[in-house]
Amino acid sequence: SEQLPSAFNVAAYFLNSNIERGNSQKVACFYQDDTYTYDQLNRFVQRTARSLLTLDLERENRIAILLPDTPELVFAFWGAIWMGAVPVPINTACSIDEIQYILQDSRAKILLTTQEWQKKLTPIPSQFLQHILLKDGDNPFLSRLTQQPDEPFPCAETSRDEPAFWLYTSGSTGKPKGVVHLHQSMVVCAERYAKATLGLQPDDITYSVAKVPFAYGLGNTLYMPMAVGAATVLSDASNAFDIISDIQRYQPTVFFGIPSIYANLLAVQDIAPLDVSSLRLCISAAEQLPESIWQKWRETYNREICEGIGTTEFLHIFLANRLGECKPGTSGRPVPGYDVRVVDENGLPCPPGEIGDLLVSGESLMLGYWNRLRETRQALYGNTMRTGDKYLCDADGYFKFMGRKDDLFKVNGQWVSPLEIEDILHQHPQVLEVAVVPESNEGEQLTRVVAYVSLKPGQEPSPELETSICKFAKQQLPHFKAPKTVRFVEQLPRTATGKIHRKLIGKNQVL
Ligand code: 3SK
Repeated sequence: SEQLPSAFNVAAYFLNSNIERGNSQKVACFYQDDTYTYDQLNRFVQRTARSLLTLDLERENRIAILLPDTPELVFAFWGAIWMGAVPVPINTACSIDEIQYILQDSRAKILLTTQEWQKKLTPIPSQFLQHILLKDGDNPFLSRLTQQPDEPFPCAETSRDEPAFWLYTSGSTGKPKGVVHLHQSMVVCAERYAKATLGLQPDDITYSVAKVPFAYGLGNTLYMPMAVGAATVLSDASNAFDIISDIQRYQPTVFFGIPSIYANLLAVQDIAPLDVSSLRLCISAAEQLPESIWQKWRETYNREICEGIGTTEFLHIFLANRLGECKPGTSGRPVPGYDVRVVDENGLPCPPGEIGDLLVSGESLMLGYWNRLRETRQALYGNTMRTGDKYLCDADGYFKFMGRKDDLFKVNGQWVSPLEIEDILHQHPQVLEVAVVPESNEGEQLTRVVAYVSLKPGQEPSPELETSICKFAKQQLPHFKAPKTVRFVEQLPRTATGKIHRKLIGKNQVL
């Protein structure tokens, strides 16, 4: 980032560099039956920037965007940055309460959304919102865009070090936090991960299961393909069947998945086989990928899954497995430019194989959490963050996730990582998803290990199946770690970004 000039607008940087590289007529994105070239994208972004300026908006104002992954979301995100405002994309999988909280907390001046969402959000809760721009139906946003002249519109003279956009982390506890990112952040991630780690190429087509308002999706769909002049697919598919038909239709070369979707794609393979012939890279992030899924994917589709892990605070992936060098069950090795360490409670490096706290340093680190000084101070020092994850680093330098700090629990006085148990239970032939939690009755001293399990299609819960799962665990785990109780559920509770919502486990319907 030191090489970036201090006067720097990241929207102009990504868009102009494609025009300068001769990519004007290359497809930048596919959306349903439409395609948008880099030239069209550039024009729409500048028109959006111009039309946003005609509103009562000033530089640095926040612009909330509540849209599925559509061209309008892309124009609005880059258009806002182009004119010096700060887009705040909101995940449409968030609850109404979360959305209302984000609108209020961010003090966004306008909201760009659909009519359907506007109805759901009425009355709009925020005292700060002055406008709502709609995407469909009676559409002031699109009519404003089409009225704009198609002339070049100079970008705002922003700086490398000033806020460019915010993303809200849902987290599994407390209210969502606004993560403030700078103009330089996306460039750092594109250089370090997309180019230096993945080797993304101009002829790639990326497809992401994670949506744009999630930091993982933002990189996969928006700025990483643009950084190399590749194309991306915009789609709001979220279930295995829709994803399979998207892959058939758009023939992506790079698939950015999450563990639950890999599990679902494998679970339906008999009725809906996936044609993977176009895919040269399969990536997984967002949470730990069970080793059994990695193995099954390779057996079934002859593809490795390059698992990695990132955080919204670092914007994208900082630990990654590389193609041909994958170690299943691990998050891989550091992405160049990131310093990743496992330390003990005194801050000293842990020897290989010992569990400790994960510290990460790198230049894509957020400026801080909006209006949350205490949390910012607790998490950051310099360009280092205490991630709150427990990890070990093995003798080969691969990092293995052992759970969130708060998820580890003690049984018989020994620390237990739920992930280790879940990894084993995933190998049971009838199990689709599993989450392991500690439970104890009121007044009870002893903690029990309980597994919440959803089953593969066509399987029914029964006492015999519970016994079979418990027996399976006992054969492979130390006695105190093997669950004695299995509770069957339709599905596990998930956050808006698709991670298991551990704090809600046990609160949903047990079958
Ligand atoms: O959760 C992750 O692994 C992740 C990956 C990339 C970007 C952001 C996040 C949170």
